[in-house]
Amino acid sequence: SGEDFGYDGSIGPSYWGERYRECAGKHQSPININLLHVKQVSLPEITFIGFDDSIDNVHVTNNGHTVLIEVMNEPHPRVRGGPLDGDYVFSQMHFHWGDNDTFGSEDKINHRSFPMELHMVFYKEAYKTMAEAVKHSDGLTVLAFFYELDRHQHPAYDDITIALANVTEPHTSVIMDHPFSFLNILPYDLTRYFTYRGSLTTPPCSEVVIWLDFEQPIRLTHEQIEAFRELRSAHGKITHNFRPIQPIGDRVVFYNID
Ligand code: SG4
Ligand code: ZN
Repeated sequence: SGEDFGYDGSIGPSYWGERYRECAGKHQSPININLLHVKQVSLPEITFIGFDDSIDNVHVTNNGHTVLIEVMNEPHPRVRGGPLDGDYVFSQMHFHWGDNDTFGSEDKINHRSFPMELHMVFYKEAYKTMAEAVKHSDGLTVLAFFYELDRHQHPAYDDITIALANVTEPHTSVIMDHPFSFLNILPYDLTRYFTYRGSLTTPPCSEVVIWLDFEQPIRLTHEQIEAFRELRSAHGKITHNFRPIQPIGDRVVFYNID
C-alpha cells in the first residue's frame, strides 16, 4: 500500500531496506547494549527545560503506527548538555510495545527486552525545523525510557490511558483534558543513561539520531500497558510496533554516570 510500512509480512522490517535505502545502513537503531562493552563516561549535566511546566493543549494522535503526544503551545520543552552540542527542541513523543509483557522495547540491555519504550524526539534548534534537522547527522536527539511492570498504578498515566481509549481508530486525535507535565511521566533518576549514534527506528531510518537511553525504567501496571495494545492501524490492532535490533558495527555505546 504505497508509502506504507508495517511490522509484519511484506511491509515488515526485513523489507524496509528495499524501498528505504537508509534502513539498510551501517548505523541503524535499535541495538542491543552489551554492558560488558559500554564505555563509562562523566558527561556534562543535562538541562531539562520546561519539563516541570504544566502544559495545556496537548494533542494525542493515533498515526496508524503508534500514539503521538504533541505540544501545540510555544515555547516547547527543550534539552541541552550531556553529549549534545547546543539546544534541542521538543517535537513529539511516542511509544513502542509488544504483543505481551515479555518484549516490546526497541533497544535491549544485555539482550533483555522491556514491555514498552517511550521516545521523546527533539530536533536541533540550529536547524530551525524538523524537516531540516533530519538532513544532518546531529539533527535529532531521542530520549528513550524503558517500562517495567509494577503492581501499583502510575497515576500520571491515567490521562494518557483515557486519551488512548478515544484514539483507538487510526488517524484520530484528541486534546488532553488536563494539563500535562513531562517530568510526571518520567523516572526519578535522569542522570544515568547510555548514549550512542543511530537512526530513526522507522522508515526512512535516517542516521541522524543521538540516542540517550535512560537506565531507570518507568513502572506501570499490566493494565496500563494493555491500553496501548487496543490501538488500531489500517490493518487491525497494533499488537506490536518495535523494530528488531540492528548490528552495532563500529559504534561505541557510552554509559554516563556521575
Ligand atoms: C514513529 O513511527 C513516530 O510516529 C514517528 O513520528 C517517528 O518519526 C518514528 O517513529 C521514528 O522515530 O524515535 N522511533 S524514532 O526513531 O520522529 C520521527 C512521526 O511520524 C521523525 C511524527
Ligand atoms: Zn520511536
